[in-house]
Amino acid sequence: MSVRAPFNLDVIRADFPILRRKTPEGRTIVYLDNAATSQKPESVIEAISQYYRAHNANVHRGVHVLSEEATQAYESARQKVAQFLNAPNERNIVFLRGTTEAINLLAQSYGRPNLGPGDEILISHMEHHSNIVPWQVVCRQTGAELKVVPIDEHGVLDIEAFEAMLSERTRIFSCVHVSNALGTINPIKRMVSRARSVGAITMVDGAQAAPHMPIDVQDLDCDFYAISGHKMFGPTGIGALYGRAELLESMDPYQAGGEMIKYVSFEKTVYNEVPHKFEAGTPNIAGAVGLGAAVDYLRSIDFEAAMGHEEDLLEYGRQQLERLPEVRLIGTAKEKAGVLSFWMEGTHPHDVGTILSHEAICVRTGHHCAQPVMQRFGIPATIRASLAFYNNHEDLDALIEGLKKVKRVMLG
Ligand code: C6P
Repeated sequence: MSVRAPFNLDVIRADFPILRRKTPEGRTIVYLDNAATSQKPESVIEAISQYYRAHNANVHRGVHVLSEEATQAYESARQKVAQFLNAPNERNIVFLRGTTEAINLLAQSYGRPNLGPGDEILISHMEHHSNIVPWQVVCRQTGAELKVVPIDEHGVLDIEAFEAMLSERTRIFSCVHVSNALGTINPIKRMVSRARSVGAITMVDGAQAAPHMPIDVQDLDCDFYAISGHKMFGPTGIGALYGRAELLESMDPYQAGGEMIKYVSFEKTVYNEVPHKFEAGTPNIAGAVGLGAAVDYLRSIDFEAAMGHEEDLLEYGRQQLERLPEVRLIGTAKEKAGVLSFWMEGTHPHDVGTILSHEAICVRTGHHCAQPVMQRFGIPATIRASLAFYNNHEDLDALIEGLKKVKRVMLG
């Protein structure tokens, strides 16, 4: 059993070198854009650097010492990700660029050959574009229809509508676990179970859940679960798709080329075993190593305490924002993680973001690649402060002070 250090915010913050960075004007960065990408602890940066310094080679190819070490590092990262998601086996884990690529893989390798006219794909109104557009593409290719579960004024999924929309025509249910634009945590286990009961294949977009809560794919009982390394303190360009073994076995490859084959001739090609069948070409080896180090980091801290700290921050931020009369919170579900999205009356989010940036406060402004959410709330964009466990109350105080400055500059 690994020993977890008690949650000490100063110690945690010291693990992330960028949090000590100053702007050219000498201000310390206040990083509240964690849903876009999180910062990286020293151990992740060091693991990537050490990989390139000491072990760099291509994987699964050479018999030389470096290639064996690189292969070992890459495959051991797969084991770590499998443990992190509580997958039954590392063969259930496909390394990809991230959640976007994972959903595209599923749409093309499962959806395209298995769907036809009369079939339905069910998603929700709070999806990121990467869980909408790949399905629209596959609908055009197959004649299947995309159905969308509505959300209410708090940004909560309408479960009654979900139940009513499920039928034997529902072939795929693909839903976000935690919304990036609203922060809503969906009752995904219950929904997966209901979708499976009508015979649908279930896919969970876990991009925003993995940094905020423990994930157990066996408990969720979903068929597929996608994560992005860069949102969970690992590097960009690497992520993973968990897949149920028999489904992965039954699916054709998404891309073809080297690495994903056992035997090639001009007459006949035999594909490699799962998961390598889905990893064509030289993979992002250093990225996988970094993701493995991020998983190690998450397992080394008291994650439960980190979650408690984040909940405190979220509640504190909510209360502070509600004191500003111009602010309208977008996404007021009871079950939320990590996100404070809001509209500020009399301003445009991009102007707010620019003024906050002058104060060294990093937030994201825009539609957050979830334009249907903006359409639902009748606004073009929001200002989004998104949290990680290394944030502190001072970060939120700085945000509130920044917004007061916005008021003075823009609203007089
Ligand atoms: N959301 C945000 O600022 P990729 O880019 O493949 O790592 O992840 C895509 C993705 C999928 N689902 C959800 C719920 C997400 O939040 C994201 C990425 C970022 O909200 C960048 S747009």
